[in-house]
Amino acid sequence: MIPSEARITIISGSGISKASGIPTFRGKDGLWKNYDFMELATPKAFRTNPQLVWEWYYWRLGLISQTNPNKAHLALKSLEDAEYDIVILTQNVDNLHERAGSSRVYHLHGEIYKRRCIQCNDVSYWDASADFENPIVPKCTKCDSMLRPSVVWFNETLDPNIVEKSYSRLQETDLLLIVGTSGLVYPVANFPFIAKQENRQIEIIEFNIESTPLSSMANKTVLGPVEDTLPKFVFEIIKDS
Ligand code: BJW
Ligand code: ZN
Repeated sequence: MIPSEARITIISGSGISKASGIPTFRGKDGLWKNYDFMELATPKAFRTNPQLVWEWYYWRLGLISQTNPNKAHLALKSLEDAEYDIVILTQNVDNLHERAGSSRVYHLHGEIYKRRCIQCNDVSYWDASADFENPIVPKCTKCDSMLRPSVVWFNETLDPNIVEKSYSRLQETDLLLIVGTSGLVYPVANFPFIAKQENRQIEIIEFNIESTPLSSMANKTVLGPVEDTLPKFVFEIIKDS
C-alpha cells in the first residue's frame, strides 16, 4: 500500500519508449549495434563531421515524430491524475512523457526537439512542419553559426541545475521507480546509490526485462516489458489508495 501523500520519483530510460517504436541504445536491437557512438554522440564527432551527426539526428527526429506514448508513459500520467506527487527524471531525449501528459519531467540528457547555437547558445525548437527528410546542418537565425542538437553527449557535463534539482528530489522521495534503463551510463547510474545513501527510508523498485547493475540495490526488480508491468503496478497503487 502506497499512501496518497507518497512522493514518487521515476528514473526512466530508453526501455520505456521501446514499445512506442523507438530503439534502445544497447542490446541486440539497440542503436549502437549499427552505429558507432564515437562517431555520433560525442563533441569530437560533431566537430569532425557535423553533417553526419545531423543526418543521424534527422533520422531519429523523423522516427520519434511518428511515435506515440505507450501504456507505460500513460500509467505514469495516471498516477499524477490520482494526485500522487510525481517527478520523472528521464534520460530520454524524446518527448513521450510530456505527450502522455506528465507535467514534471526533468530531461537529464537534453531534448531532441531542441537545437542550440554553438556560438551564442541560443536555443530554438524544431517545429511540427520541419522536413526531417532533408538533413542540412541548421544555422542560427541570430549569428549564422551552426546549431547542434541540444542533447548531452559522452564527455559532456549534464546541466548542473537539472542535476541539483534531481538530487534534491531524490532526498525527499519515498518511492523510486527505475524504469527501462541499463544503469550503465553515468552520472545517472549513480543516482539510486546516492538516493539510498542520503535517504535511508527510500524504497526502490526496478522495472526491466532483465536484471541490471542497479538490481542489487533495488528492494525489488519487476521483470517483464514495462508497458505491461508498469500499468499493473500503477493500477494496484491506485486501487488501494
Ligand atoms: C526494457 C524494455 C521494455 C528494453 N521494458 N525494459 C563513471 C564511470 C565510468 C564512466 C563514466 C563515469 N562518469 C562519466 C563517465 C563517462 C560516460 C559514461 O557513463 N560512460 C559509460 C557508458 C561507461 N558519461 C558521460 O560522459 C556523461 N557525462 C559526464 O559524466 O560528465 C562528466 C564528465 C565529463 C568529461 C569526462 C568525464 C566525466 C554524459 C553521458 C551522456 C549520455 N548520452 C546518451 C546520448 C544522449 C543523446 C541522444 O539520445 O542522442 O544518452 S548515450 C545513451 O545512453 C543515451 C541514454 O540516455 C543513455 C542511457 O541509456 P538507457 O536509456 O539506459 O538505454 P540502454 O539501451 O542502455 O538500456 C535500455 C534498457 O531498457 C535495457 O536495460 C533493457 O533491458 C531495457 N528494456 N526494452 C522494460 N519493453
Ligand atoms: Zn547563434
